[in-house]
Amino acid sequence: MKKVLITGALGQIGSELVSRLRKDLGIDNVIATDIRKLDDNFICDEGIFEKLDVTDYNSFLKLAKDNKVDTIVHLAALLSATAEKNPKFAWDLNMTGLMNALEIAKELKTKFFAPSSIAAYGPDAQPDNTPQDTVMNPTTMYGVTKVAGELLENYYNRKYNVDSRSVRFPGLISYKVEPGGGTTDYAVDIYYQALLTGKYECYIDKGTKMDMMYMDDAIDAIVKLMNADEKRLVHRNSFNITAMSFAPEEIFESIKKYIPNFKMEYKVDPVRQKIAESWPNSIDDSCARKEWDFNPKFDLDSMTKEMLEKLEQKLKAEGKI
Ligand code: VAH
Repeated sequence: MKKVLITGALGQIGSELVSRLRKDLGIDNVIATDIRKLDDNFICDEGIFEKLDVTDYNSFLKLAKDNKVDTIVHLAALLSATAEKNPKFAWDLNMTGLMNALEIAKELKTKFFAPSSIAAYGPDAQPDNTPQDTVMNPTTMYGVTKVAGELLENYYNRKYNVDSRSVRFPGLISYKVEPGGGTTDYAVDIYYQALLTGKYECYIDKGTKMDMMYMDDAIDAIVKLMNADEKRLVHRNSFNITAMSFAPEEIFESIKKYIPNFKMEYKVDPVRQKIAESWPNSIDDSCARKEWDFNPKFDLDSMTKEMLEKLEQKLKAEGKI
């Protein structure tokens, strides 16, 4: 990766990947794009930023061609809970955007990354230590777009030799930009509420385990996979990766080690609970560890320590605590 165009640059992953790649590659070698442009935002203000609707093929192609990028990182997509509210729009955006991005990667002979998710699995997959290669029957529109996306990325690799690579992300936890419209977002919200109000009303039920990862490990994984020796890759789209698996009561107990009076109760959201129950409890990521040395650094307690420290600084700077 020398010069990268990133879509969805203002999102939870995009905002952190743009910062990392501007440091790694140089500020003029990252073309950050998003459908919106925000005032007083470090992504829009501190480097190259362009508004882009990923469903507009010609504008997307022109931006990639004019900037002579050698890599496309396509992050623009709707997440699980939002997609369930408007499944037709979710299919149109997620799949048209992905097809456009792959067509441009083919045309300009760029490397390609787009994330998949543990949402690509369905309730008939082995729930614990879910294998890399198994039945993929997701019951959400988001999951359908992720499985379709994996198949499309492998198709473009086999038929057009596009160097496409991707990972099945677990829930991602970060403090810089809040996630939008996900099912795992509770694991971010809980840290905010622990600091802002000292209590949390959890919409995912007790005992509901899901794979999770701290954002620093997710960003490291993208960079490591994109720089990995192509000859080592047996799998391409899409590698299972995870750092931990926990249920709400476990993250609650981890936070209480630092905020002893923190309280939590449950107010289960049936839609997001049903989505969460259709996903694995834990996935097997041995292929990623073997084929490109994936190795996350944060576990639940070290993530909690980091999240509370960094979030407290952020909320104080914003005058919220
Ligand atoms: C979501 N955060 O909740 C995303 C992710 C594994 C979940 O894909 O939709």
